[in-house]
Amino acid sequence: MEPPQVIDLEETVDLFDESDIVVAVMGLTGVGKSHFIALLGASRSGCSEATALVGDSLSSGKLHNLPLTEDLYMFDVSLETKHLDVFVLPRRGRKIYLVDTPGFDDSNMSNSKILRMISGFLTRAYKPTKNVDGIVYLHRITDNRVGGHALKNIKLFEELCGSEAMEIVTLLTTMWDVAGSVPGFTKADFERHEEQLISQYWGEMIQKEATVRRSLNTRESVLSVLDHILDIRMRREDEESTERPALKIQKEMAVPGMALANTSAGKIVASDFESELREKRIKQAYLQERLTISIGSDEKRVRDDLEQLDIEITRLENEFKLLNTWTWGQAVAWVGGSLFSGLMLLGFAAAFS
Ligand SMILES: Nc1nc2c(ncn2[C@@H]2O[C@H](COP(=O)(O)OP(=O)(O)OP(=O)(O)O)[C@@H](O)[C@H]2O)c(=O)[nH]1
Ligand SMILES: [Mg+2]
Repeated sequence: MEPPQVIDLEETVDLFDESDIVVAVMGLTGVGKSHFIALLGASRSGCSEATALVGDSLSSGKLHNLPLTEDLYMFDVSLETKHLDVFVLPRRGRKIYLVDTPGFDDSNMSNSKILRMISGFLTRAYKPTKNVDGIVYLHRITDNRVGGHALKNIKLFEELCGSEAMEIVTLLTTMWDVAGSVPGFTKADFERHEEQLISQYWGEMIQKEATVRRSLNTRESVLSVLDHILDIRMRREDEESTERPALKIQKEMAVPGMALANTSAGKIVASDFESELREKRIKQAYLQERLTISIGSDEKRVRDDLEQLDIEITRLENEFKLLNTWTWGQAVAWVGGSLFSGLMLLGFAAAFS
């Protein structure tokens, strides 16, 4: 096999041909996105050392020993932070591109950065006859309680996709293989959790035709996810329909002047920012007050805390500003590549630095 190239995201999206299938893989951090892509066939035997960058999971997992029938190789997408990875898997005579996205986590700062990254990619992938064909959203079945953070992430995902695109969404639960082998986890517990996800948390997405699948940590179980996406795509082609459903964020970002912070998904991230900023400013005011009555070592401690807080507030403010100024225009500058100046592109890269 040809050694994989290192290319940038702009070129990567240009690589997608109209006949290619593009699948984005999303979910909270640590749910198994990179592992899922690796299970599909990534292997050091299929690519050079330099390109085996499928995340930490690869070095700790048992994936290297998987029997491979198809080649999957990977492009390292060189946005400055290198957070989006694109893989390609030939299947049923087509090329399936898998986009590994960074997982949202607890920090508002990185959620904003990740949303800019994902929306940038989706904006770029959105063309009249080309678009994302499938989105796989992963959830660990072992997380038997859907906490506030996970719940917010589900909402964010729903708002990113919108109800019209749910047909292309697969909700994939991972870690089913640990039932019985890890104390405290029985299959019955998992099944109860799955039922709860289906009836309660994923209910609306499923009503709008999202599909639910399980990863048994086997290649077969995850290949069925891709086959389902391929089936939908081929059915559409049989019907001679070239249109792909647009995701809500793609349509929203296409509205002239719309800032990412004002999109449905962006509003969720922005409102978290606002509350975090509010809390930090209250604490800042309190510490400033305390400084006026502090002496000696106490004064030094308060000063240090204030200094740290000022840094955090400035970082949050800058990130919040970026969310509010991130528009289609900026993304298109990134998209348009050759049509726009390199300066704009540098600006885009800087936005992720
Ligand atoms: N047993 C088992 N382990 C899994 C499964 N899915 C993921 N893992 C393990 O869970 C850990 C995290 O998986 P990753 O694929 O790195 O998670 P991720 O979603 O890519 O995480 P981020 O890149 O941080 O967003 C790794 O050690 C994987 O090997 C699964 O279905 N079964
Ligand atoms: Mg990963």
